[in-house]
Amino acid sequence: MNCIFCKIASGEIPSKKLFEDELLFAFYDIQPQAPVHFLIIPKQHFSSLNDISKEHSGLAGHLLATAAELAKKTGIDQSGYRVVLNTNDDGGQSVPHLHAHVLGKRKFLWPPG
Ligand code: DGP
Repeated sequence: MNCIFCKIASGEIPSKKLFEDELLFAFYDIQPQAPVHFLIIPKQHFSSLNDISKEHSGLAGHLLATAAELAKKTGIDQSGYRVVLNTNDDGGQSVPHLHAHVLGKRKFLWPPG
């Protein structure tokens, strides 16, 4: 499959890797929107959150637990951070491989723009 994030997860396209296990790959965003900005992706290809159903609850929970672990590792757990899953056009998704943004080390607005 010609998917840029599948290629990043496999190492075919280089990235600044933060974490990897059998299910997930985490790397720093190439266009950071905050002083700390990394992405967590499942190694398995899902186009978006719309592809996730309750049969994937284990993976989804593992992704959230990994976000918390990596927030601690990158030193943003206490100051605070935001986890974002942009989905399809209105959600602002530009890469069609499910990814969670983790952003920190600045104050974020609510409601989002
Ligand atoms: P989204 O707009 O939610 O689909 O986020 C996609 C993010 O992926 C965007 O913030 C930029 C980032 N990105 C796109 N291509 C690459 C790449 O080749 N390497 C890295 N590290 N990040 C990328």
